[in-house]
Amino acid sequence: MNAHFPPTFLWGAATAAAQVEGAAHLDGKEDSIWDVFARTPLAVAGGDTPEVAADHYHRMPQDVAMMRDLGLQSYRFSTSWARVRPGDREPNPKGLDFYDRLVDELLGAGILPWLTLYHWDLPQAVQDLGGWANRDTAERFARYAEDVFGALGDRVTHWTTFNEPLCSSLIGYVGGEHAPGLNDPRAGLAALHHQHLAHGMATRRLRELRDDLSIGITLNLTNAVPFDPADPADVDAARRLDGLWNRMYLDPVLLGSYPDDVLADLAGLGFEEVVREGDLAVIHQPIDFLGVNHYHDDCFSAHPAPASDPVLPVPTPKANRSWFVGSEHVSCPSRGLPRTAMGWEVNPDGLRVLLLALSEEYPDLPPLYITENGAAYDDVLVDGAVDDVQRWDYISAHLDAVAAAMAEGADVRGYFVWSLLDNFEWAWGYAKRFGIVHVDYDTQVRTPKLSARNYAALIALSAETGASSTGNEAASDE
Ligand code: GBH
Repeated sequence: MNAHFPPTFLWGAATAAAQVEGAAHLDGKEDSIWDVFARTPLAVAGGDTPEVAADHYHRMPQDVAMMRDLGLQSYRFSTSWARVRPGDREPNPKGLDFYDRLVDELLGAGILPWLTLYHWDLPQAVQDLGGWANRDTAERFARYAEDVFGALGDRVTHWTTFNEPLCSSLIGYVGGEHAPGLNDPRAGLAALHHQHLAHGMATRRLRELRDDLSIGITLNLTNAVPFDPADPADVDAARRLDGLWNRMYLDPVLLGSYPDDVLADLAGLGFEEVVREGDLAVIHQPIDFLGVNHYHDDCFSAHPAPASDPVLPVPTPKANRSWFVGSEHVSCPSRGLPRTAMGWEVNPDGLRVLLLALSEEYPDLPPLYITENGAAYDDVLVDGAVDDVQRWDYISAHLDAVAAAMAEGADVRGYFVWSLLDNFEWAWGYAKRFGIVHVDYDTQVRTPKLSARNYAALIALSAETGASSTGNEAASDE
């Protein structure tokens, strides 16, 4: 299969602070909720913690040199609030200095810094005040955004407020799989709204500070399909999850309203009580791009999944609760598609359909960037090499889907593979590897996998000719 991308298409790779940095208690950094959660029995597989991770905090210059060697045009990273403002007290110059050096290193290598302010690692001190369930956290977030801007705003032009607020609200406060590990639907819904508010407040603040920034938000979106399109109950299940998963995030940010049908699904759960007059106007700020994270598309049913369905892997016993607030009866039956090591069904065409649906349903949609896409597979390191053919097949099939959507009119401007490095995969700890670069956690040695070499070849070709093939050309002789 061949896919064509314009020469201006931005090629990058992504990570997140808590997943790669390590140095969790160094140079003034204090606990984030993920540090605390990981120390809780049975919260993270293998008892793994973000304490050392991929040691990127110490290996950052070498990691940036490796990005340059791969030809990456942009690096999507996040700043750690608990490093920048430990304990939610004063800004920490040593913490800010790390990001200052990272940005200089990237710019020196000709790599565009793509900064995310919140990738799930709330300072524990803010959690102790109620975390995202507390409305004041939104104001604290805007203040933290100003701190980061103060250190980097002269050089960083691309700012993302939140990564996947669905995960840091519903999966953390209701599903229990993510920090803070609660099972409290009301708190989860309050967290959802307060993160939106924080997005709006920080976006406003950043624009006041500098008017030529590119500011956006990254959402994880799914193409929600009914298991049996002829069964009205399954059609309703898909509507409910499209609402809870996609529209509860897209609509307030892009349209300035919450979807009525989802508000009805959530009746009695206290959601509307946390939304104050004027909030939606604050949330509804113009944004310059929408980041789309996509791993799997999902099929929903109102009936229990058949007993013959494969049992999906769960990281820990804690992670077994549904975060489908108000729609707990909805199931995700198997369609018999191939699955990654996460148990997620692979259906690249779902990404094409999703990108086109977005373009159709939101008339003033800003340009789209795929800010995460990638897969975990059980890699094997043999003679210093990882031939992760499955991962490259996954990536190239999804790139073909992106190109197909673009050919049909979707305005997609770039793609970031998740992830640059193997890293701390949240509740899975180090048991799942998403990197295009292998990390040996004993020695911290980095080994670019086949997927990294192919991705580098693709970027080089695309930058030269503006047309690229996603086939295995770089690997065919190896
Ligand atoms: C992203 O989130 C994160 O941004 C990144 O940090 C992470 O490392 C990467 O993906 C890989 O996991 O409850 O069974 O319906 C993950 C996106 C969206 C995947 C919600 C799990 C729920 C599955 N997640 N999805 S289920």
